[in-house]
Amino acid sequence: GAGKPEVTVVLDPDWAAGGLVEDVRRGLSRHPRTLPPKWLYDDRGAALFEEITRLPDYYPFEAERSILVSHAADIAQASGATTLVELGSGTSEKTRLLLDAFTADGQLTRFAPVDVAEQTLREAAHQISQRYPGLEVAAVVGDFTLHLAHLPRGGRRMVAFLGGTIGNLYLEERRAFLGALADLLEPGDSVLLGTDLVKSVDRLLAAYDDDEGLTAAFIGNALLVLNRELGADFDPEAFSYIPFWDAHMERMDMRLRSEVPQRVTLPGADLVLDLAVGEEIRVEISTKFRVSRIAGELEQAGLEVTRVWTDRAGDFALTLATK
Ligand code: AVJ
Repeated sequence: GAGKPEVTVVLDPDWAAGGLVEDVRRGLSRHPRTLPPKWLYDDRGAALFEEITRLPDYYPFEAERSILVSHAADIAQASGATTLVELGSGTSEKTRLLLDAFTADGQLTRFAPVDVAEQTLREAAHQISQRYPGLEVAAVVGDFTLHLAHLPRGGRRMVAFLGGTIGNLYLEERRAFLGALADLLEPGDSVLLGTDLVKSVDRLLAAYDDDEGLTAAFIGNALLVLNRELGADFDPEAFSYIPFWDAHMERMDMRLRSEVPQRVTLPGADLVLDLAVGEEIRVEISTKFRVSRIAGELEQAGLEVTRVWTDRAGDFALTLATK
């Protein structure tokens, strides 16, 4: 307690050591060429995403916040948790709504935010320690797809995974992730999962193709990350941003299209890429869910859905599932 967070670093200090080379070699040599979205979140990417959340057309941010404003107290009560773990916590901005509710009657003793962005995490952990003086803050600098084993043990835990980030994972990755998470929970522990819901194509396209070009810059940042981390020579100007709704998979699919025939070299991955005009690289997917599908995937992982909250418009859901 006493206003001093504990920070455990389990991430390799070399950011790209977490598998970037393997991801790039595997993803860029298959069709459609694919880059995993987790590499979008360097400091610039995180800053661009934060700007996106302030766009009026990017509805998920406010939709999730409104659910937390209305239901944080119910969530605290329904989970009965004494430890709150947050995966991909970032600045933990919206989490403060949960922390207020969980600390209101002294229920919560510990908060454990987990994120790859060390500086952001340290600052957030420090601020939270100051604001909730009785709370033990145990931050973990780690990748939630790799380091679940480092989550704190003991007490009754609720693991929050907010923002709709799970929608970035492919079905098999979601299955592996939810299965690993469920395996590590004890009976009585729970998961609070934020998911964006299926809605009209117009609204989805507006949310993922803004006029200011912020989303295009965020997706294009993937190329700058590869230039920096792998010494690649991508020319971002030679690509255009192509978002579309994949109705079959019920997901947004965000790609970069090569506007000229070009050869790109990626020395750090020992890779040479010849791209034809019109050839595309998929950089991110953002899956949209139906409540029944979320429940099915959680139950398949061995968790029991106990509550589902949505915003008034039905745009976004928070699902509580218990081990
Ligand atoms: C941070 C993964 C929830 O999928 O909506 C926003 C990322 N990509 N605009 C999302 C994103 C383009 C965002 N998540």
